[in-house]
Amino acid sequence: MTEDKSRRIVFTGAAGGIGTMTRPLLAPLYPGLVLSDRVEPADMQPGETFVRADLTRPDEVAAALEGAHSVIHLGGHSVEGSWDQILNANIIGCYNVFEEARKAGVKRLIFASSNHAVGFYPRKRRIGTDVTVRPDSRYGVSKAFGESLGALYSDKHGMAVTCLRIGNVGPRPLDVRRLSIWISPEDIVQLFRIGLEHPDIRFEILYGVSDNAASWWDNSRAHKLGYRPSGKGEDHRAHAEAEQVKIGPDPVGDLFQGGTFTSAEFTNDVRRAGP
Ligand code: 15L
Repeated sequence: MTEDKSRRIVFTGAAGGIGTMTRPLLAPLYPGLVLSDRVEPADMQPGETFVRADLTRPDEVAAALEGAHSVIHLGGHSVEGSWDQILNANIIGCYNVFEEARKAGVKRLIFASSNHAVGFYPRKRRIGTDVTVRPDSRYGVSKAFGESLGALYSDKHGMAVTCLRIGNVGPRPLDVRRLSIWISPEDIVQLFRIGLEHPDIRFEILYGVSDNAASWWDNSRAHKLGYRPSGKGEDHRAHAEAEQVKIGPDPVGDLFQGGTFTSAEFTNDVRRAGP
């Protein structure tokens, strides 16, 4: 992975949770990172610049992406929300990012998809990245939409698109479900680097997950592209189990990979859901 490090990389959603955790790791690797969000991040790193943009405004997105070679698109609504919130931030906003990126001649785009695009798969099933989507929320639908946009812009315009179905990023797994889907900030930065630099990328869906013994996902494609995660969820099992006791049972959410995103607003019979 040896491409020109001086090319312009724009990071949307830079002030959010994942942006805040990863930017200190990215700054030395990619000097001159251009950050974008609705608010300026409090902790600007040396060499970073900021361009304010509301993703629902194509003109502001275009200004942020001007001259960009690559985009890390993490911006948008990061959990379930009303249809209005999801429509604006994650459907219209995501379209604006892909379309303005195309117009700006962007070569590579990393899209922050989510495990919630496939959240209705049962926990007892191991899935790859080629399964039919089974979104567990309006949020999950918006992530499946973003993956579809990625396929379109890759096939039609030759953009090298990497969709990361991210589990949960943090210093350690927060509960028992996260023992399966947790990813460390260092490991997600490895996946960003693959998306930004690997010569074979055309359109990829990869799971954003560390080396977790309890994982539900076959991430062999990521490994083939050189991903070598160092985080191990099992190292934090005692902490996750102690936290789980405080949360208590969720008769629907505990069956499915998406957890509480599946049980919220659920009116089905569990035997009919998530085949
Ligand atoms: C996500 O996609 C969310 O962005 C994050 O806040 C967590 O809820 C995560 O999924 C999860 O499933 O734990």
